[in-house]
Amino acid sequence: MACGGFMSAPVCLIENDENGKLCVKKQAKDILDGIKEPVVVVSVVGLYRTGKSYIMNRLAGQQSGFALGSTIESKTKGIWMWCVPHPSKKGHTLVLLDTEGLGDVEKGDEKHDTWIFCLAVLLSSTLVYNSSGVIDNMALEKLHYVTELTENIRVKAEASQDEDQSADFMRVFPSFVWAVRDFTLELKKGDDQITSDEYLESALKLKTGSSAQTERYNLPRRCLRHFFAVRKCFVFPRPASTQNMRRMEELEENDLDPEFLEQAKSFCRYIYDNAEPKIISGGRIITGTALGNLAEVYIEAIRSGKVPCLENAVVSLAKIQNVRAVEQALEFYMTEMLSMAQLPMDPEDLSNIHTVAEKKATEVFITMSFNDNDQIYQQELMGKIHNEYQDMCQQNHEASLMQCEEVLREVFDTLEKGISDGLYLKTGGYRQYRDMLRQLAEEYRAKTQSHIMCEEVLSMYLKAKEDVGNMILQADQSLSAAEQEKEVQRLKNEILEQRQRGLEEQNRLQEQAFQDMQRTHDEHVNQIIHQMEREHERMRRDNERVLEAKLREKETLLEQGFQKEAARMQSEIDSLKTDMNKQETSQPSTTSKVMDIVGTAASLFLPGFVPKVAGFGLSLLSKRF
Ligand SMILES: Nc1nc2c(ncn2[C@@H]2O[C@H](COP(=O)(O)OP(=O)(O)O)[C@@H](O)[C@H]2O)c(=O)[nH]1
Ligand SMILES: [Mg+2]
Repeated sequence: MACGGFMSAPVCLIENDENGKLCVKKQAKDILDGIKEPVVVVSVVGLYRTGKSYIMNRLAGQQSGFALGSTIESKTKGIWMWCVPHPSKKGHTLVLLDTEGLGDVEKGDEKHDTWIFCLAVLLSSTLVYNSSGVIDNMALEKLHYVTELTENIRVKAEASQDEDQSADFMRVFPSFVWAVRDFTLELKKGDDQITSDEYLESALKLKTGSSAQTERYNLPRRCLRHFFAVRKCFVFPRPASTQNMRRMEELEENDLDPEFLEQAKSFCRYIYDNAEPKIISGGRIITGTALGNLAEVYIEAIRSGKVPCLENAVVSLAKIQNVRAVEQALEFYMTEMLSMAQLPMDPEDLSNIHTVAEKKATEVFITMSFNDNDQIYQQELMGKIHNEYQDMCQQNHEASLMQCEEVLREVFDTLEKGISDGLYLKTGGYRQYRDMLRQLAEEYRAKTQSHIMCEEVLSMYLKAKEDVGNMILQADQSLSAAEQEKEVQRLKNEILEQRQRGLEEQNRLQEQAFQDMQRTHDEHVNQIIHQMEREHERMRRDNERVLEAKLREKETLLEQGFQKEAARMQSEIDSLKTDMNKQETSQPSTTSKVMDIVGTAASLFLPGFVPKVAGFGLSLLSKRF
């Protein structure tokens, strides 16, 4: 049904399981898992049977989809989800979340409604509150769920239970749209025409005074103003006659009231143009995959009787995402290496392939991972890539070794035959043997010179032939004792010289390995620093967005004469500014911390890396000759 985020019909995302506890449905989770692009999440809440599902279908650009209830009982249970390609933001998926109606007496479980409301807030980037009639005190009282958010959602993990965290809500909450259905009033204030937004703002105006009654009146208004930085209102007239409305799914566009149609269109346009991609603390945009994980993290908290906490959720989410990021980056690295490397090959070429593959893999990691504080996961990736590369180097050694051995066997075949036939055990045989050995060694070198194990293999061969050489020498009557002695020494020297060549060969490999590590280290540091700069920039923009909203709110409060409220807003502004300053000044020290951490990680690998590669060939060789 779903492919790459496209769904022909909505599915249930969250519902009650057989024990009456909320759970995330696997089918929906799987769909979200497959969405690797950013998501714009629009959720709708409000009393049951107020046309929520209908308006969501319009957002999906469909006549039907979310089930409509034409009877008094509400159709939608839990939270339903429909992912469609975003109509105007390329590379984004529009995720529509339709919630079950609040206040359905049949259900008789108030807490359930509260959680559905909270989840709609927590999961969306735009929250549509849908109500019928007018925005009056009653409508606002029905929105008491907003006032309960402070008890049911925590932003920070460490703040004490009774600490007021509502100041942080604005930073993490969605933008807010109030959709007023069956609106019959004229948008006028006195004689003046007003916009629907002004209508909403005037309904949210606070009352002066501090009586309990005023407090009660102000509470939902204050919550809306303080929690939701961006507020918008649309008023819709009745869409059609009562008779027609029972079969709204079947109605053609021109059966609908033109004014309703116009409002519906401008509502959809506003959502398409203005609803932002879903972000989490720190201003990071999340993908469908992360949204699914986020839903699970919140549901898990609610199931275990805890208050969902945004900060904890981000930590859990980061863990899930980072584990995946390591897996996928490593997979990418391996695929790249296996497709590019043809063993045996020049270690320098292999190293170049490794460098490119590792750079790309780190990019894969960086785009997927987040909040990898202290670079724990990046270090894990570094270690894993390092091990894979080391394996690859070993395989390269072995492949080279095998090829050199094969060439060696071929080239020295005549000599071996001669030895076993006793061809050289005669007067003048030694010189013959020695010349043959030299000539074949040159031939062997000519054939294997590009191979890393070439000198090493030859060195081991010469060493293994030392006794045979001496035997031939002893048997050669044409040489005087002194000459023989000289030859024994020369043979020894030759073996030593060859051994030296083998060692030099291995040293070059060690040097290569060292350079690889250095490159890897530099690459990681570079990428982390870039990533941190991006993260920092995102955080700064996020803070500025909130700061702007708070300043605006403070101005409005002042204009309307609410000094005390304005002062409270000012103190929120001040503390936000302090936070922003702290973040600004902590940047350089974090950078040097990164260098330290990655540096330590690299030096941990380095000593293990060099001997292992260099020692490998020798241990194998010693078993062979
Ligand atoms: N009065 C009125 N009814 C509507 C409107 N939009 C849809 N309906 C009808 O109201 C009933 C409930 O709609 P539905 O979207 O299922 O409401 P929900 O329970 O809030 O999701 C259906 O028969 C719809 O056709 C509207 O704007 N005004
Ligand atoms: Mg519905």
